[in-house]
Amino acid sequence: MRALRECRLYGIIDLGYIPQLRDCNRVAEQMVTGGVDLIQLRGKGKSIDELVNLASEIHEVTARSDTPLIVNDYAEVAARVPVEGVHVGQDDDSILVARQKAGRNLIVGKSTHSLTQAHATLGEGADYIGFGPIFATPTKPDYKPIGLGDIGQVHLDVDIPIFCIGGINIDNLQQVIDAGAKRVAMVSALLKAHSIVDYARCATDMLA
Ligand code: 3NM
Repeated sequence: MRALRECRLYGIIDLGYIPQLRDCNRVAEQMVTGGVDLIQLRGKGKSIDELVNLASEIHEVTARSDTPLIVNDYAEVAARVPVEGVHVGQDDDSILVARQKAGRNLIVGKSTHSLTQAHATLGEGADYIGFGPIFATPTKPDYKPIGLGDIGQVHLDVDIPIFCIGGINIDNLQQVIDAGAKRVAMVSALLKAHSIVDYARCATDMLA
């Protein structure tokens, strides 16, 4: 599997953008072909059984390449499907509980929305953090953007991989990189792109 430190572009398959769930495999394949380094399955409101089924199908695709698959929120899924990791939010399971529920050694990442939260997460044993939302985002419309200002500082303070997230697209990616980001996560920009493959290739070139 690709090491987390080598990952630059994190593609999130948010089921809210995928009307036909049978398209998830195709989306995952296109992400892999476009060079997305790490993929997350995000299915707010889906049952554990539904997520287990989807995660196993997507994992068959990602496992053919060396792309780790991370499941959002539900470590229970990781106990039933050999995904490579789990991602938790500030209001979800703690990192420790997520590891216990998964019952095995795996990547655990956590969303952070400020420098204070980013520092706190280090002590909890996260393998990576999300940091954002940098810009306003249609995917989490009720979250207030934190802007570009703390990106430089968080990279000085936190020595695990940091994925900037929230409203990031090809048009503003250079600003995020110039602010100090080395890694980004994208949801809507990637999923709504005319060609996921071309969009991902463009983003990975910029992050190289
Ligand atoms: N987490 P888009 S922002 C899933 O700040 C998620 O932790 C965020 O979606 C955070 O790329 C976000 O469409 C949504 O803006 C990102």
